[in-house]
Amino acid sequence: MTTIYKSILKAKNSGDKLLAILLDPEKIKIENLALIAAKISQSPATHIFIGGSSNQSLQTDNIVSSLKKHTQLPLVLFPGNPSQITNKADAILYLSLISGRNPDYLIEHQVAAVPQLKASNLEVISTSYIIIDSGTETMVSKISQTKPLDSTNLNYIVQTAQAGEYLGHKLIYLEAGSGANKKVSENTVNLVSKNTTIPLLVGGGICNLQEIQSVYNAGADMIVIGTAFENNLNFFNS
Ligand code: 1GP
Repeated sequence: MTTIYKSILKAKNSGDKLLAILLDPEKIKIENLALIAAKISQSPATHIFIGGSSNQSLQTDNIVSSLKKHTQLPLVLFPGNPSQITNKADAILYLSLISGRNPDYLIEHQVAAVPQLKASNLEVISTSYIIIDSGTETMVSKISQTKPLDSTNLNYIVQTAQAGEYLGHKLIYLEAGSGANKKVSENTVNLVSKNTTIPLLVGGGICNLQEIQSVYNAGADMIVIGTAFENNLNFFNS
């Protein structure tokens, strides 16, 4: 089953821009899910990502099951750790944190997750996860104990993304960190998009509609919005 990845590729090839809304199970109350799903259905979202940085397996499971009742959009796990894997979702970004040098986040967690993935119907989408320095320490850097890439060293950022593509990953995700003060620059997005061929996701600190448009224009195929929607469910209508 590679339906979701195929649709992402198809969108990239036809220039259709994609939008994922990221929901953090830790911050969501089940009783609010119907409203959240209704707001998502009124937005341009094409995907819902589910993930956070804490160990909340039961919560993730409940949120995904409940969301399924309210939306037809693909539900994609974006796990901070293997405890967030639930077979109730449609797919999982199988992330390797290739900006960092911590073997746990490069391969160990991925190996540990295999039995659970094998026992599920999840579509597994291997993803190069690349954190770009946004000036403040991100939760991912803190938890993974890795340094982000220097945002001014564009050659190295591009080279890292190209390494991910050579490794056979299916997606590249440029991440500034949830709630970052500074998103990944348009220049960085543009260079990475021009020098790689797989779909490019960009997220972290994107907080208004103009920024979404400029990151698309720079070459992102999919944008991930978490905090801005979490803070204002009418974000896309404002
Ligand atoms: C975080 O890229 C996502 O992993 C979304 O970031 O919460 O800043 O939108 P925001």
